[in-house]
Amino acid sequence: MPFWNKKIETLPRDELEELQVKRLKDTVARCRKSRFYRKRLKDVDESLFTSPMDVSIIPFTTKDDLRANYDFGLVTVPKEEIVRMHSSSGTTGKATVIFHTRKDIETWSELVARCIVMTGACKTDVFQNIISYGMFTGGLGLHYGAEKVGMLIIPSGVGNTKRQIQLMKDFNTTVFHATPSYILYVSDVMVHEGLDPKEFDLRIGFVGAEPHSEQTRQRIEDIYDISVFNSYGMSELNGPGVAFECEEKSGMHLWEDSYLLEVVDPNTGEALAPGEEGELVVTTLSREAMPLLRYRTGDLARIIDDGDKCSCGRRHVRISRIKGRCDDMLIVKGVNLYPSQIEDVLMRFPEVATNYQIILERVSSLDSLTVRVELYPKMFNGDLRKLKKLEVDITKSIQDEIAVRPRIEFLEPGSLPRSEGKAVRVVDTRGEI
Ligand code: DLL
Repeated sequence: MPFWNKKIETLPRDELEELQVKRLKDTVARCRKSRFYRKRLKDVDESLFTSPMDVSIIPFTTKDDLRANYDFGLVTVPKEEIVRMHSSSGTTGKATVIFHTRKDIETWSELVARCIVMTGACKTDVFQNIISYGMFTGGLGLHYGAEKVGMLIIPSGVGNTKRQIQLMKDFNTTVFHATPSYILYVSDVMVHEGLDPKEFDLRIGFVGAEPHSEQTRQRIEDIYDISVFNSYGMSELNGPGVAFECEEKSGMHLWEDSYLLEVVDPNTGEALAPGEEGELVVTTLSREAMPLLRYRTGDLARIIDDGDKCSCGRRHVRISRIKGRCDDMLIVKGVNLYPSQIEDVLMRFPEVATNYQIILERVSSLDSLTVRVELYPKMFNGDLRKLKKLEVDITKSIQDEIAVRPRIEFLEPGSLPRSEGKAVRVVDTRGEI
């Protein structure tokens, strides 16, 4: 089993918690240097902390707090110590900006290096980073980690799909990093160009930045004949490198020496028992420029509660696949559902191609749910009985999963819009007049 930092990755729980308490105290003390936290922490005495969960006496920090304190309101260091700024990819409201010192970049790169090595990728791999560089953290985050590991990096960024494929071929790429929706699109283009995705030298893929189902992971693994690993992070917590799957693929290890995790009820903020699904709340433990205390991520997941016994030997807690953001929840005919539930069903059908869209409309004052599904070309050979049967099967499976009956619309591949970054899966016109 390869490790980047075996000592810290396998630290026994009591030592890990001891380290967390120490770092939590340091972080709270550091936070007092920021305009925002100075006021917030008036009634907190961190010297009394004896357990990591003592964090719960501190108020939550929200995205709105970050927006209200734009630009430097949460920064704890003089401006000249800041070496990098990133921004969250949110499309609504004011951008949230994050700052890093040189040491922050170093710590982040170390965390990403652990993730990369944990999947079996190594120095001799050729790594194509097929994700946006710039203010988005996906590109530079993985880049710095991969450079630490010593991989040959092709910083190809996103887009220009034919060129991506050419680079993969010419330079024998063995590992890629991409959003799951974009790497599926790349495989469509390969097939369109008469190429077999299995015949490249690829062996490992890192996918993340958007919700995707287990079925989608398997789809990518089958199409490329590679091993695919889920990667979770967000700009406010550095970016990628917060949690990542190891070779066991039974949840993502969240690096607890740098992130203190709580799972709370998204409505009440109350702590949930281990194993219950709720909103992830994270405190950074090793950030200098802009530490965050009890940050409400808005992401829904659960802790995998099997006594932190991952057979890879790492003791850092594992979280489940992210179901979606709390605000991704759709209420259709009074039923709560997440787009990822529909994706999970669709990807079980081998006839279904790589793209789909969920349309919500109001028809005669009632909610109507349509799932537009691209099928592989072989399904359009005039056999209408086969298409009808598939429609019935998909409708029933989705209804069984979400308790709402959808209307299914079949489309040829390439009909639906493609995004090179995070996929936009839902079109909801119900609020429009
Ligand atoms: O998406 C950081 C990242 C880049 C992660 C590359 C992984 C790979 P933001 O743009 O700030 O940062 O978006 C963060 O994306 O709160 C989740 O809702 C979602 N997200 C990220 N990773 C996953 C994942 C980057 N593996 C937001 N599964 C987060 C599901 C994910 N959702």
